[in-house]
Amino acid sequence: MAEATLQVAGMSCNHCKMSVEKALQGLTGVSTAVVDLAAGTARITYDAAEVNLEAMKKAVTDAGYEVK
Ligand SMILES: [Cu+2]
Repeated sequence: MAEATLQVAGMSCNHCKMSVEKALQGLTGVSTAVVDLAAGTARITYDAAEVNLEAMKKAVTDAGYEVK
């Protein structure tokens, strides 16, 4: 499993946290996605053979948030 941390802008409450986690976990190959609301980060463990950073960034963007 590979690990990545994305900086996500625009998350302000627990709903945002869940939206971003759900968007990431909906991707094939993403094992876990944990948002730290205070830090504005999403920590992801994933299978690099199935998903890449670009797809994860797109999922976050499509959910309405900005990846820095
Ligand atoms: Cu919110």
